[in-house]
Amino acid sequence: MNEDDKYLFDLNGYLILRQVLTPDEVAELNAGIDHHADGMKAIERSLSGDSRAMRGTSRRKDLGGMLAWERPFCEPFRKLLVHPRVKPILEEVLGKGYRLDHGPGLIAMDEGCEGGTLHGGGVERGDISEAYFYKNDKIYTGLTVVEYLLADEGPGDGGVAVVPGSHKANLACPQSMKFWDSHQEHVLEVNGQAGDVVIFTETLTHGTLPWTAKHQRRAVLYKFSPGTLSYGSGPHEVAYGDYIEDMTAEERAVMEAPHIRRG
Ligand SMILES: O=C(O)CCC(=O)C(=O)O
Repeated sequence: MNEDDKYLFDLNGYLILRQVLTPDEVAELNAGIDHHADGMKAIERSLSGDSRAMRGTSRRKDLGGMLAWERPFCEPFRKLLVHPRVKPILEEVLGKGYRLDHGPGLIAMDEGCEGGTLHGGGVERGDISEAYFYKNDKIYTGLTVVEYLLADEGPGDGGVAVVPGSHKANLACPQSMKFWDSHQEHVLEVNGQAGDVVIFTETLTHGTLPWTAKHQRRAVLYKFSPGTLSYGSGPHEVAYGDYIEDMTAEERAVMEAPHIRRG
């Protein structure tokens, strides 16, 4: 992680890395999703709540379990646990020995899909597993999201959105802003192309804008924690099971339960 990226991550709470995946890699990941498309389910609970601006005509579809898929479909998803462009950044902000907390999970949205209300924000994240602070020349953050875009998210399409700098907010985000019903000019729609990666601290206020593009939105989210912390109930969901036995040693290390190991 170079000094500019470190500055920008601390300043804004997120980073965008361009062209991390080649078009072939994106196609391989999408092929795995297409092959398992029967498992893609519209979520039961609306994510737009009482928002007016985030309403839509359909709900987001989710799909998980990629790391346990049969070969070759699991392989490109496993590689993303330790991608050479992403790993050094996670080691900087989470520390060596960072671990997969939960995920990966696909977010798929079709044209007209509702948004998801903004959540997070410095003051609203009281627990150490979601904290963000800077001390002794070092970034400390809890749960951190790595979002691989598998479809373009262009201007006005909707999709992932953030409030830059809000990971350090001292006051709660107004409810109408979380609903995107007010102060829209302070909510940044993050744009990128398939193969780009968005990394953000979960402490940042973020959410999903309604999807307006003709093509299906696809983003795969990996949620990582420092090696000693757990946010989800779940190291056991990801850490045990036959499927990790044939991972590479580097991939398997990311699956371990939290403990005081250091890479
Ligand atoms: O739509 C997105 O990418 C944001 C997802 C989100 O809000 C979350 O994972 O907490």
